[in-house]
Amino acid sequence: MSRLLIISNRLPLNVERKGDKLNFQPSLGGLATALGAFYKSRPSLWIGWPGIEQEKIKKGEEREIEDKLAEERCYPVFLSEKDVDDFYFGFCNQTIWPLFHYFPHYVEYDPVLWQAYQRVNEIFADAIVSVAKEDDIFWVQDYHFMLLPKLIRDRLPRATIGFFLHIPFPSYEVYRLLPWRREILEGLLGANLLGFHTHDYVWHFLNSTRNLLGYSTGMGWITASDHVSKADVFPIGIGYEHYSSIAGSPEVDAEIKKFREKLGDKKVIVSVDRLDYSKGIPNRLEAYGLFLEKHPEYREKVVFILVIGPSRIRVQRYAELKQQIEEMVGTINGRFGTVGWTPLEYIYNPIPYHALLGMYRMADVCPITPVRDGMNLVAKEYLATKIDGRGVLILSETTGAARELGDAIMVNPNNIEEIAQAFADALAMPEKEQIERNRAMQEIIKRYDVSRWAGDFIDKLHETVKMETGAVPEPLPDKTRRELTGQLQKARARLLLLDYDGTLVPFAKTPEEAKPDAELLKLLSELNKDARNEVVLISGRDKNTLDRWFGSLKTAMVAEHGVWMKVKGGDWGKMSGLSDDWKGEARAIMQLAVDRIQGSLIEEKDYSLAWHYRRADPRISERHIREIVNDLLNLTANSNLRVLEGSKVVEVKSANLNKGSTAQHWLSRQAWDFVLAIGDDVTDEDLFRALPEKAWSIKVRPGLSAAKFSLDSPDEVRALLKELV
Ligand code: GDG
Repeated sequence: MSRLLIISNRLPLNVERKGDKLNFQPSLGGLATALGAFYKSRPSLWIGWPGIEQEKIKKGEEREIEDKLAEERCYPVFLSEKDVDDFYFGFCNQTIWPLFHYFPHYVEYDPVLWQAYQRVNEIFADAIVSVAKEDDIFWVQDYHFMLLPKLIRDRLPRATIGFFLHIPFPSYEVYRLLPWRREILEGLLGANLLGFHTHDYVWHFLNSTRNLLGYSTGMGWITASDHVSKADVFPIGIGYEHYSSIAGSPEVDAEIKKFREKLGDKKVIVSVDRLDYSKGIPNRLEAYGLFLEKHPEYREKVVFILVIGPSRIRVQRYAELKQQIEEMVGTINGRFGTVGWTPLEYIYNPIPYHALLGMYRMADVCPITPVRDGMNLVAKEYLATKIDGRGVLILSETTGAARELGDAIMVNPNNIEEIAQAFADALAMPEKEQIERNRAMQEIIKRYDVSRWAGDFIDKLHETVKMETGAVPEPLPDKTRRELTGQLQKARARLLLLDYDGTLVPFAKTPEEAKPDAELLKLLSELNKDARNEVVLISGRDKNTLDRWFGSLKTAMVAEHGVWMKVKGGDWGKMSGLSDDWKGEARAIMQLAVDRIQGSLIEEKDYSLAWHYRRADPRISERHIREIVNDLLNLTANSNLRVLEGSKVVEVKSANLNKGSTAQHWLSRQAWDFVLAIGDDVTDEDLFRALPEKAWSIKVRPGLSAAKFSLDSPDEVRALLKELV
């Protein structure tokens, strides 16, 4: 089994200075807990920052830290105070975090912080390479290291690299605000596989990639110029069995007993968050106040324990938030409290594990109200501790967890009245209903627990790499070339399916300039003369152009990607059931593009419209092109039309018109004992995929393809065809 290298900002073990000594403590927080058991179950190494700045480490202590961490299969990357400030507290938590959680007004756009982000990602890349061995698998975690996949790829081109984002990926309109948006996407795309918590995040990521980098995306695959990556959904889970078994342990029983001695039989509401503005804590408190106001019958009968884990307090926004929360707690307690009853118990301290589980198990209600949250593990942990099934989860619809936990009471985190009402509904919910809802949700989180999450990700990563390797055809080797010509010589019925533009002739500035030269016409004519050969020119062009160029050869042809076909020596016949009543609207969009982008033009065929921009100023922004493609995609959504992007051309046409169905038509005309297809762009991929197993297929120019082999240029294609003559 190959070794897994996990890379995250923090290690599962955290180093602190206690006077003269170093203190090693397990890290709090979702990731360490989540991946802890998984990484120990296989050969692995965890690489991260140990939590202490270089300036605080004395001579000789670096070694001590390394040795101690090595026992836990961890490897530290040391950072200076400035790096920690500008990278972690700076770019990570004052730029990426607020932007990705839809707080654009909190974002710092500071080039100095961006430089620190680049620098620390480079430091990590170098450290990783220094310990990496051949066959290692790299799994980069989270928003701190979005440049790292590419930096590792630059150093180790054949590496297997996965990336997982634990926070939301925001919608394109928000993401595009970032000045360094392209660099970050390119950085991420160094990974073979990119994981997200929900389909929305994947969709947002693909949308941004298309719009900002112009890469094509389909079925989650992103095709860049020289490689592909896959984006997919892996909703993180928790160690369900672990939580539910510890929740029933005597240690947790003892914790609950202690709490009950203080709380009596009051109804208990518990919430647990890291201090963060994304967690919607002020909204929750406001709603609790409103609930107490509207439902005096619950006064003195309910206690809300608000647990907040200290976090990022060095960032001004967090310090301000803490102050705001504390003021609100004071106001609510002052307004509603009585002698002997504090409506809100506020704890700003990490809670020991057994006490935390005791609180969860004891809580009648757990309100989770983030304004944004990638997933939210507390919701799942709360449910896992509900051994007897009782308790009510209130969950904000803007958490990733809401996608899985549909039986919670769902709230809009900005609707204070709704949250207040949810408190009342939760406290009044019949036990039978609580149990039914919780059992259903428990099934979900039990099935997809954290080891399944990590295991699935790694399996998918291997699968992705395998598919990618199979997806780049090898250049046609000499030996295979001889085999191909040998087979052709022996065959009596030979089908040659040849794409035209980019395959038999190089691209020209205008469609008209790409007309065939004398050499090509001679070559095709010679091929066509042999009665055993059926040469089919397959083109997206209109039939009149093809007739003008090749009419005298009497060769078989397919025009407009399959609208028109003619057999050797025959006449044009049309595919049935096509309509062109959509053209007006598509033409209007393309006309707008022609008006805006000088040198671009519309080509109109009977059943398709194509917008060419090869002749446009090469500096036209990719963004303009993306906007036009998006408009066409919106127009054709849920219709029987397809938008196809070729090389500097965007075409709209009927979905059942493609080279795949054309190929099938020719293949079924008779039994062939030799089939060869050659093509160069995306439209030819349908053709390659439609071929029988034994057929020969060649993609022109290197790149991803369903073809078996590749050739470099139209010149090479002609050389091969000459050999076939
Ligand atoms: C990020 C994403 C995503 C908290 N206080 C105490 C304590 N905790 C533990 C909880 C839970 C974890 O910390 C918090 O996890 P969350 O998922 O709620 O939130 P983030 O830290 O923001 O995590 C988030 C997650 O990554 C995983 O992908 O779900 O959306 O923002 O495990 O139990 N644990 C103890 N005492 C505390 O006081 N023992």
